[in-house]
Amino acid sequence: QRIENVLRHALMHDELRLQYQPKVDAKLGHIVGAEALLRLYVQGEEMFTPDQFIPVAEDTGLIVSIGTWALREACMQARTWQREGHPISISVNVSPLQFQYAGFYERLDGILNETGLDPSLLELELTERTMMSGGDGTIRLLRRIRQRGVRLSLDDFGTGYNSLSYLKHFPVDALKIERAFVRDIAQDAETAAITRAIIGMARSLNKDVIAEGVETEVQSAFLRDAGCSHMQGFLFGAPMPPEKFEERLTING
Ligand code: G
Ligand code: G
Ligand code: MN
Ligand code: NA
Repeated sequence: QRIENVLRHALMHDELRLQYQPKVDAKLGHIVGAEALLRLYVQGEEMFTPDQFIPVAEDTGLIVSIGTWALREACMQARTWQREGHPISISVNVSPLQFQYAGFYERLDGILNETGLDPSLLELELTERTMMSGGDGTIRLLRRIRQRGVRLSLDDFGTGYNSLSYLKHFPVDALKIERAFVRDIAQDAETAAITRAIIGMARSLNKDVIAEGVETEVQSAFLRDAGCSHMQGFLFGAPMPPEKFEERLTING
């Protein structure tokens, strides 16, 4: 109830912000993209984490407006960076309710037209849960989005029920290996073997593989050798405000 009111207030009074986490090329180490992550500020203070407010936003339906805001904001930011000579890609998380909501494609198309962002610089991150929420039309919708030139990634791969068969079933460009896998690869031989197999198979299907939550050089070296194409994690940078991210871009070369 309290969070719901705070969210409504935030939407009307411009208190939502996006932070950006670097996505780096696994071989070369430089920034090639950013994941946009929502933050909620109340009088300048961050009062609730996304893990607290996103479920509330989903339950109340507010995620449709909030998600649309985030998508537009991220596209405008990416367009600005592109104009400034940094054509990095931007990844935006999409919630189940937002995705299944009638008119998702039209909104997306509208935002691309409005912002003038090259669609190939936009990537939508969908979890298996999101893809399952779309009903019969899901595959068609995914294809349509891809035909518009937007990239799709399967987020949090490794959780829930998702399995390698999804990679064949859903037309996605990339999969993101969830943090829990990455955390255990250096300690647990089974996790290491499974992760290596996932990366190998995804690469043979021509998908990019992004490892999330990379915190150590040991993890990074393992993942690079296993064939990961991209990495995200505190080793390369935590989510940061756009001004900070811009500083990183200017020294990125
Ligand atoms: O930002 P943080 O690292 O704490 O993210 C926590 C969770 O909140 C992530 O799993 C992410 O999927 C989700 N999240 C962050 N920003 C957004 C957003 O803009 N839309 C949706 N749907 N989820 C988001
Ligand atoms: O589910 P999703 O991947 O969209 O959420 C990303 C979340 O993971 C964000 O909350 C972000 O702050 C967090 N995160 C990003 N990199 C790391 C990391 O290296 N370690 C840990 N523990 N969390 C991370
Ligand atoms: Mn994500
Ligand atoms: Na994720």
